[in-house]
Amino acid sequence: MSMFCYQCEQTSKGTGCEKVGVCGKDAQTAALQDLLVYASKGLARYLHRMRKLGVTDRQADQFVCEALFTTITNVNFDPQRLRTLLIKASEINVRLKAAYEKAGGEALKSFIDWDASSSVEDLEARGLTVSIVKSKEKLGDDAAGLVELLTYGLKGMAAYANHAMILGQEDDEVYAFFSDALNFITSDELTADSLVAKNLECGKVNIRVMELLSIANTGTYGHPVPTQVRIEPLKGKAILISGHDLKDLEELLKQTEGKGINVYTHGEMLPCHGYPELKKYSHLVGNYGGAWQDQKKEFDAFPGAILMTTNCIQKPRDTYFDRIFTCGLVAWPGVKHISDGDFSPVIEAALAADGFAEDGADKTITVGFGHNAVLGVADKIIEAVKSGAIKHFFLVGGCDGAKPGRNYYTEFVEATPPDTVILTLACGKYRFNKLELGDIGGIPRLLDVGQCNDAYSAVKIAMALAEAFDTDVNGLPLSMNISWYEQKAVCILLSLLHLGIKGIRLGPTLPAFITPAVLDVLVENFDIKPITTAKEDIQAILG
Ligand code: SF4
Ligand code: SF3
Repeated sequence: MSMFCYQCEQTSKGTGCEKVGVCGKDAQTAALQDLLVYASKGLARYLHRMRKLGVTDRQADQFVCEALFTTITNVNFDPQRLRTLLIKASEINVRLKAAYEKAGGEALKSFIDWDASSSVEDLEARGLTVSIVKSKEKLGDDAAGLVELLTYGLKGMAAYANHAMILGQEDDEVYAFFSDALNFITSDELTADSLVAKNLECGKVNIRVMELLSIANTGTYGHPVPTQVRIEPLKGKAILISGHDLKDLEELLKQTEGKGINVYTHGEMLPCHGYPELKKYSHLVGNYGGAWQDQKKEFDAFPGAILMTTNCIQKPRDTYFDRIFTCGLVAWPGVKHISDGDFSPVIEAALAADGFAEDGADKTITVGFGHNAVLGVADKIIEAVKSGAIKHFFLVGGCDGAKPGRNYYTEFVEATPPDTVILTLACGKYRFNKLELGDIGGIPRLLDVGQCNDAYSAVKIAMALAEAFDTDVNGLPLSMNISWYEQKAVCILLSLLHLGIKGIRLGPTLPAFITPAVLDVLVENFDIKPITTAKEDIQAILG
């Protein structure tokens, strides 16, 4: 076994990637990512103890989030970039150690024993000593799985915290929890109960992080409003922007203004069309393609430049290697990385490419049903429920992925009765967001709440409906059918469990790191169910 990773849904054979990742992550990158997670724990040990002594280090807190986000599936595949982060971790470690000791902290053995002289190979060898295999040997599969559940929850939460931080929203309590939880994982006295409790606490803190991100996005770009988005190209030069980072999109729109280039959203950037301060740019012309797993074919066919702001990047084909760019924490070896916010190379590549030769058909879909828009018509929705026009709500959302079994989500939505409403979010929506589902008395049957980053909106909508009907979320005619792929879905699941939401359907397959014993606990306490077939599940839900 040259590596072991089971953090995402497409893990090899449903058990773990052992030679090379199904995602394209090689053994060296895997070892470096494991070491970066270990480094985060090492920094957290100081940060956690420093806080108790009244000392904080905001830059180190931010770095821990960046480090964790970097190790999310389909973010960073570049050993050199990972080395840079590991060296930065070692420098921060020196600073934290000094600050901790100056504040009177007791002697603490540092986890980080490498420095700027360490090569990628040195670091890779060090990474192999801290792999999940070691954790499984030490703790057993059940506890190791719960540690990974927490670690992946923290990775997902780190992504949200990083996005919020970029737009100026931070909360020291959140950073304190990152240090607390990462430090907790390094303790020698982990029990199943304490691990379950810490996982639920992660879910609780994640709600605060998602709230921060919501405040960051809506405070900067306004509340999304229902907006029709063109899904066919327009004649002319073109840039495609993918990922989740709104600020990168804004910067790109500013820098391309007046340059005769049309900007298209891809994947999780689709909901950006609903934000007033982004949709005001007339050259943000539409959405192109589907979810991340179709990118090779779609980027190949896209006659312009492509910018990846966050996950999910796949190994680029030679046909578009020269016209794809990364920024932020995303990296692929050899792909040009924009680190200074100057997108001129992207613009030049777009101008050098052919662009679209002609306009496509006039086809649109509608986005922009965040909590503000949906709750703005709450009276209408409540009335429709009371009159029986709306019988049930489904939240069908989460990640998309490559497995054929994910057609289930298309079939599920197709099979929902016409007197039901579907709330959706994240890239899993591409399985059904081009279906004609109609409306109920003017309320569209499919309401696109936004990105996976907007899960807070869905929670707010559910809570407001519960309040209006004087019940809790479990008492609503609402069923959740969540598709997962990477670790942001893990922290959202932990948040839903923290809120006490029961009966969630999870698919297309259950996480490999959830052992049968842990699954029993989840089923017993939260009634989590694996998906079956679309027909059977709808029947089970609606009776
Ligand atoms: Fe395998 Fe997923 Fe890990 Fe990639 S991220 S190595 S596909 S488990
Ligand atoms: Fe999708 Fe990668 Fe998870 Fe943001 S873009 S939801 S998988």
